[in-house]
Amino acid sequence: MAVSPIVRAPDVDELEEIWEWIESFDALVENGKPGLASRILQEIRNRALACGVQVPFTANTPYVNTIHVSQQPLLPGDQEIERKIKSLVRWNALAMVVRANREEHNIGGHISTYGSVATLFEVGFDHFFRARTAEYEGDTVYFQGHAAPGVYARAFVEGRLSAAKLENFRRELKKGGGLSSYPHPWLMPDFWEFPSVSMGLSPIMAIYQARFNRYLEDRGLKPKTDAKVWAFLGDGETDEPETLGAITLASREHLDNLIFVINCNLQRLDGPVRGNGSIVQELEAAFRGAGWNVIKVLWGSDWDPLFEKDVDGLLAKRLGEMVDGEYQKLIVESGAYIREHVFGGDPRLLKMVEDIPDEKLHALRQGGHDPKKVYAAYKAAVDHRGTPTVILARTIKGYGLGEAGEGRNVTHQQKKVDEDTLRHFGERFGLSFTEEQFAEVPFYRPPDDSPEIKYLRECRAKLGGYMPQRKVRSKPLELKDKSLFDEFHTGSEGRDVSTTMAFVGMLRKMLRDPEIGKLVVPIVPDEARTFGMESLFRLVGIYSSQGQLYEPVDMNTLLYYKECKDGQILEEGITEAGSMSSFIAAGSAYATHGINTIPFFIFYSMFGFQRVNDLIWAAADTRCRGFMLGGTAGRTTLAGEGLQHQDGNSHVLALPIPTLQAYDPAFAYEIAVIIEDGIDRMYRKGESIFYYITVMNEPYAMPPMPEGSRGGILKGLYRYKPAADSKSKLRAQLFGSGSILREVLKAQEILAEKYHVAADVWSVTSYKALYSDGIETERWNLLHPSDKPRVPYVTQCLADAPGVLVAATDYLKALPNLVGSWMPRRLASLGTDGFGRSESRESLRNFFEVDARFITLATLHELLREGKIQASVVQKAIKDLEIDVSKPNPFTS
Ligand SMILES: Cc1ncc(C[n+]2csc(CCOP(=O)(O)OP(=O)(O)O)c2C)c(N)n1
Ligand SMILES: [Mg+2]
Repeated sequence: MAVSPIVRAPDVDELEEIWEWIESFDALVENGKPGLASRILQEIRNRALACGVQVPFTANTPYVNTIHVSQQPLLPGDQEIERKIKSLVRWNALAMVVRANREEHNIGGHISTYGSVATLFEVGFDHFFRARTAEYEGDTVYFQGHAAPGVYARAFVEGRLSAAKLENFRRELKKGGGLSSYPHPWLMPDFWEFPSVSMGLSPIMAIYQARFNRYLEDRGLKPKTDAKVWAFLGDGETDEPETLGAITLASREHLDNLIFVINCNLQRLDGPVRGNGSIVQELEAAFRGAGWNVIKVLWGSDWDPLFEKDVDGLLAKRLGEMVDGEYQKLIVESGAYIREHVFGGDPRLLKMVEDIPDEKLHALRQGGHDPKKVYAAYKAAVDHRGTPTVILARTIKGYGLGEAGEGRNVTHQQKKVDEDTLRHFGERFGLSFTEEQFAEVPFYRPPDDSPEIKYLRECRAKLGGYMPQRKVRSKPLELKDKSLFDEFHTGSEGRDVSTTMAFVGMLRKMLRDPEIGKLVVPIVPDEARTFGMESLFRLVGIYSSQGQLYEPVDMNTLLYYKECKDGQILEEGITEAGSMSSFIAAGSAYATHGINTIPFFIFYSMFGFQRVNDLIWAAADTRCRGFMLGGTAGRTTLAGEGLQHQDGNSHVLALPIPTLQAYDPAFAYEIAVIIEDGIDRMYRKGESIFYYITVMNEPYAMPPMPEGSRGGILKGLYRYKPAADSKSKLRAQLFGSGSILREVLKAQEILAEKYHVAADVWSVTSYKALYSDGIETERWNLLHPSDKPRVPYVTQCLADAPGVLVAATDYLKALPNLVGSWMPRRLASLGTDGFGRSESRESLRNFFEVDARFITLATLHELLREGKIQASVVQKAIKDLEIDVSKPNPFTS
């Protein structure tokens, strides 16, 4: 039986029947059986589907507030005083941006965003956001980044920031310091906790933060609490893939400790977010579809009486018909326009507003500007259990700027306002300044004993203190057992192992360690088997808040896929962005939670920096600690994969991140030394740095650690294997890193045997470390012309090293070239610039001209340049080494 859905308008009989059904439904609700009413709807829907009746799908609810006025809790506190405080904050935020731009033309700053989000922040500050205290974990708040002026202005009114600091908004280098443009823990480490201004990063970081908080609880590392993670986002920001990309994780993990508040002012920078559609409805469908609790806060209390009259849903229907472009127009138009445009199409709608004069019609508030509606939404979100909540709050961009800015497309970048606008703003928010004061735009804070300040302080005292505030709470980690890594110093005794295998061995050792074992957080985006980490599944388990609800197919094998509630591995699935967000949560737990968790995030190296570098930058800003491991790294160590996988870039992309220590080790003992020292620097000495270590999957015998090499490994360079015949006339210094070091060692042999060139071989564990040391030394010399010049480490190492200099790397030639100017003589660099091919290691190394043959050739060529050998020797070498001079240029092919 296939029945087609109704497509025409129902006739009178049908209407009557529809009403009968609705009345029956109403009766159920009125008799106090809403649960049954809901169940019946569900059953009827199932029945319809079973009968083949098409039920139109919609993930949307009507364009009205989710919380009906009848279910709205009373807003506690003194509303009048809260309004005054909010007005003060609004004024100071405006003053801060306007004054900064008067002082320094074009210094920037945003007025309009905070204008729209003020009530959303202030209700949080007055009633919800709990600070971290010695007894309580506290809430984590990601503030909408470019609404920072409002957060500073509040801290000023609270008495936490001085007027001088506000005066120097965006002038951080002024005497006495200033304030950073946006939330940056790096710049204001006592204030901001999380950076949130690169759009889309704070939502994904917030999701994984909420998940990490649960992980810490489930693993017994912190007590269970009802602390929340709040993330305030712009509606335009939701277009970033990271914003919505992880929302299903939040519902799947039942993260009812997570609340998104989306400031739906319907505008982004250039214009409307969805001029021809509805961003609120679009987001509602996306979040409901993903299993979130969605609360729409669209209309302020002034609208309640209108909805009261809207018994047949005409008003709700009309409001749902308009697109955002039309809504934006209503803001800049008159009350008469609103009457005609919104209500004019139907006499019944016009009747609803006949008693409301035009000015009032224009002033009907949006839900996001009404503290009562916002409070109701926050309360419902905080009390909600089982899923995360998103609050979609309608606001006006540039609220309070009147004709100069409200709802205008240019409002986002407005930084200067004229005196009329200032006066309008002041009057609108009840601030009584004189004419001259308005012109001056002074910062204003009532005295400490004023009712406003007293009230504000009481509110915050009840909630545990001021926010935002960042504090390092962890104690230094003292490793008692100094021998943890010793076994990796002795080499593999001829056994072929890759550096990845060696690292996994160290990870296993650390996980078992009674001191640091529980603090280790392995993070992997679906590549554990690639890196040979499957043995860890069984050893420490994969974290799952659900435990394991099924019997894994490989249950009877030794290394089965074990998910458990207290599992330690964060197996994130295929999301490098999500994994990086977990890394940030774990790497900043020393401050957020006072717990020294040590994340080890291992990933397919090409999908790290290349893909999520902005999150890595955010990790640095967050003062993150921990280890990132680029697996299958290097352009030629990964056989067969081709240009999308083979990474010759990451060490170059790691350069700009100031706190990142980047290493390209060749041998197990190098990795052991780097990790051991890293743990000491980050977790005992408390340095806010983090590490990037590349590991490879090419197996070879790991040598024992040469005596005295520790310092050099850490500084980035040490002589690994001196030439056998140091008396030779022809001398060279060869530099290699990662698995290309072995090609260099082979070249050392060829050069000695066939060409009588005695070459020393150096392992360059970190070009970045050498570069950092070089620029630091040069800077010191520049500023201290009368002192004895300091010598860069790389120059010191090579002071007595004779001969030509040749470096080979599995990354771009730019990497060795970084340090060439500090070498005593010209440096010739071989590297892997270019796209590459799907090929074997051997062929790739020939293709990129970085194998032992090319290193030999480059060395001979340098000796030719120095006049130490004849061209014929080099020419013959090309032939003997079977080098094809007509081969394609790897850089351009
Ligand atoms: C990744 C990224 N791209 C661009 C910007 C520049 N930017 C700053 S604010 C903004 C518009 C924001 O619109 P919306 O998210 O709707 O916030 P609103 O100001 O409207 O509240 C843009 C494009 C940025 N900060 N981050
Ligand atoms: Mg917006």
